[in-house]
Amino acid sequence: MTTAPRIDQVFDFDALLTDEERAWQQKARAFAQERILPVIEEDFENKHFRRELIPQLGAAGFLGMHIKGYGCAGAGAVSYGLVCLELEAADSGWRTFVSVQGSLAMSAISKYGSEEQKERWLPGMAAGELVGCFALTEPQGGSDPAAMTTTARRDGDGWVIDGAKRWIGLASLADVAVVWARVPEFGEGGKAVRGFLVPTQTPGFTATPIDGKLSMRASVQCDISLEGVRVDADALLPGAEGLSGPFGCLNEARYGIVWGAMGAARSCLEVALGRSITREVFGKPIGANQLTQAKLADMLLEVEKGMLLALHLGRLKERGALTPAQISVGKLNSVREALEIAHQARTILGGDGITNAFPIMRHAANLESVRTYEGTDEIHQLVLGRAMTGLNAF
Ligand code: TGC
Repeated sequence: MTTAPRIDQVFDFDALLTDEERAWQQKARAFAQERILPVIEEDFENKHFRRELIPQLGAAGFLGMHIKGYGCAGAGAVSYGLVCLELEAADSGWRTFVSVQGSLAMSAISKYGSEEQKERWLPGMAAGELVGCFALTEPQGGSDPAAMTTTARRDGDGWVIDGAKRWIGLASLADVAVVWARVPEFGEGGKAVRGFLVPTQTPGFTATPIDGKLSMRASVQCDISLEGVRVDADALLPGAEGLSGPFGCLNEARYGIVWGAMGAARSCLEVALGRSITREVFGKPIGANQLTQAKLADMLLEVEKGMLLALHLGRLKERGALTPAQISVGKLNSVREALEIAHQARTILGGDGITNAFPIMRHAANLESVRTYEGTDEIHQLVLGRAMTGLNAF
């Protein structure tokens, strides 16, 4: 496999970062290069999730790294974004792991949990000794959580949960599931949705990995069945009322994707650039052809613009000013452009681009999942359409 040159960023992106942010980025890049890249093609091929990396991610400080206290690093939003970018430059599956654990499961506990819940779960999750999952999406369609059919009803001094969830990352490995369920006694509609911390050993909780995936093969997504799952009263997250609870966590995860997808894009561009210099057709490197240079230039343009957008959103987030509509701009743009870059990079590699000697097709396949979860392109277009027109088209 060709060693690709690094892309020197036209805007001198590094100069826009603090020393601390650069240090987080370097740590994540080293982690990806040493522990993920040497094994990822094999793991993708064999549908293998390398669980032993979880405590190593914890030791590096990457899990729930934006949370303050409880063993978490308390890092800034841009530092977290850069870690997402470097992990996804290796494979979307590993950025997804960090997102599900940190941005979704740990964020839910950190934002909405009681002090006891935080003490019980967060330190172990930050260390990678405990794994969490986030059970929101249901089999009938993930875009409309308001149509949720999973219910929780009071039973003595506890709750009984019944229902089904689908596409739940890590569920079969998880120690705790953040389960979102409708509580009929709180009324109709989205306001009745509440979150519960369900230890996955609880009788009636079953998680089954979904097989047959041609994307994100080195990570685990599951169906969950909840049949009469009884939890104590203190399983309820006291700070979450209604759909704004899970949406608040999706904001965190979507923000990480804005950066992460640009990592996959950068990887594709680096490979295409390296190949364009070494692969000769018609007696010269294909990179000496105007059409190839035009493709490379367009790819670079979108990586640079995507990085600047991610940084802008990160700075807004650090000031507490980031809005859901702004996150939709970033998620929609980053993933859409990353996919286009992967497809263009593939053309530069010719037939070799479809083999696993290069990461292009793996990134492209992974990005199809990333395009779909945490709000499809269409959902983010509709969020932006509503923000502009004031008219709800859902
Ligand atoms: P809407 O009426 O707009 O809002 C209901 C309540 O939620 C609030 N809200 C938000 N709060 C915080 N952040 C956001 N981004 C929010 N968006 C809405 C809103 O203010 C309202 O609060 P309140 O207090 O007034 O009740 O709700 P809607 O039904 O009209 O929303 C429509 C839409 C399409 C935007 C929403 O349904 C949506 O975002 N759909 C996409 C859901 C999605 O991304 N699903 C995929 C989740 S990924 C997953 O589950 C797997 S995780 C990865 C893994 O496990 O591997």
